[in-house]
Amino acid sequence: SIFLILLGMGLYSCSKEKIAPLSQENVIPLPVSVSDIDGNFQLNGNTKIVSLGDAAQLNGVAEYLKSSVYSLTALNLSTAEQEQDNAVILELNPNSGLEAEAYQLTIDDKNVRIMASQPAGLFYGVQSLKQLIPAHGKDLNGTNNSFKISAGKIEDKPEYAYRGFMLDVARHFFSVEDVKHLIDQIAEYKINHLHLHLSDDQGWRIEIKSWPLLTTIGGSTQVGGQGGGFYTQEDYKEIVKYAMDHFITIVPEIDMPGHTNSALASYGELNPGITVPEQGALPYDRSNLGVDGMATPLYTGTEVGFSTLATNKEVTYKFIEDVIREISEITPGPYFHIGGDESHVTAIEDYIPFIERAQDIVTKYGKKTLGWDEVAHAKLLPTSVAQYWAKAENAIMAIEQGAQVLISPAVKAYLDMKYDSTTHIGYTWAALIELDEAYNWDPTGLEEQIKRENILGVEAPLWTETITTRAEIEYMVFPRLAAIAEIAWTPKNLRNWDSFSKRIAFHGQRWEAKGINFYKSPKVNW
Ligand code: TNX
Repeated sequence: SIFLILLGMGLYSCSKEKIAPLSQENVIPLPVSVSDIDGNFQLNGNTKIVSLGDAAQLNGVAEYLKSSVYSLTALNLSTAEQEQDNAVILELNPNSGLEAEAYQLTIDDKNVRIMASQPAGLFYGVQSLKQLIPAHGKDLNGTNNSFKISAGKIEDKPEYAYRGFMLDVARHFFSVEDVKHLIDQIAEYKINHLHLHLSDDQGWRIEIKSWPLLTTIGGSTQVGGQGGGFYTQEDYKEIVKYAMDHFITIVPEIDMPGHTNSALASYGELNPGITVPEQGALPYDRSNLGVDGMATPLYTGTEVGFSTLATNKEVTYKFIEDVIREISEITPGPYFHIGGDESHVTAIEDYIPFIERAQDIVTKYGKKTLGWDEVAHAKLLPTSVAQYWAKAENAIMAIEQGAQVLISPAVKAYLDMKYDSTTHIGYTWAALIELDEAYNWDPTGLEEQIKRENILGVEAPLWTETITTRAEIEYMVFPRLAAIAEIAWTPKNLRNWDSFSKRIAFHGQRWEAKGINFYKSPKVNW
């Protein structure tokens, strides 16, 4: 019958389908080594997921694999206990000799096998595997589909331990759902730190139980005046947990002593008596603005560098200690970010002891201090990390003190910079950053004195003065974050713009299929 003929044609075209060898696939970040083997694995409705090793550590990754395969292919894979043919095998082997985040992915006619010594490595192996499944163009209604994956072997591990993305939720607030959605996307590029910029002049975004007005007043607005909002501590814990399930560590930032107007508007006793620029919104009666000890007006403009905590008052240190303690208690990751940037109205002789005291408090609550590069003016602990965004001389000062640096040069890594002069959102103060500009640099090539061993990793920040929606976030982040992720993961000598620009086109199709907004750079043949 016609039905059988059509079925036959379907099977024929399926088996004839040409697929690229593994080494020609579009994996981003590019793996360290890929070798080809003849043949291919057919992922189909009978493929099983087999976990070998400590179940408690494996279950999360196996679940993630199952749901990822389902959303890519509509195949609902079941799990099995025993090694067998037609299985994706997740093998957690602490004695494999593989480094912390490393993995091996082997594909042959019978099996896909991912081996790692830790769950993070398995998760990264799964990320690479997801990118090898040729899902689009298929009619996913048919669960009889099968998906060919070229045989071969990938051996992979990250160049840098810290691969970060920062989201400014202070200038504009973004919901827990928005953050989770972003976590889903950035995890695919093996990003392992999410830095949340939780406070700034325009808003305080995390509940502090001992200082409740920070959120009820300080969190009540944002740039432009509409909206605002904050995370309760329960919300924050939910983000931390969701991130952890995606092998992402949350790095909380409370910016101090500058960038603190939202705190000064909440508690006048923290205010040394400074003047707030004109745009201040005034929902409360604040008749003594800018007077020492009186609360300032809320601020909804976009200027920087006008606010400071009163560094000479003891109450300020009580305040920062309460804040650092409460947040540290609900933060499992090792870092607390104290900001420290653009404190233009704090005298340097006040700034230095303030940063040193903040660093001591962070240490007291069991965390390591991260700060923007200006913190290198203070005496840093060797465990502290300076985030190089503007001044190489600050980064070098940090290194001379034995601290490491996190590389986020505004001219290359700032995701709030416009792609070109026509980009409808974003800033231009540091640079215009086209996709090739975001890709073609290396952390070790910036300054002679910033050497490989001084570098903890790379982070791409997204400031949100001009960014108000999830779609706008996505537009600025993608595809550039994929470029930064490859800089952080793939050794310099393996990276190459021509190769990246071809591979990224495939990711554009994936983003399109998932409804992720992204910038169609003219440098790429999408
Ligand atoms: C500089 S980067 C800032 C931020 C702004 C950003 C806008 C840094 C440490 N400080 O406060 O949002 O420029 O691009």
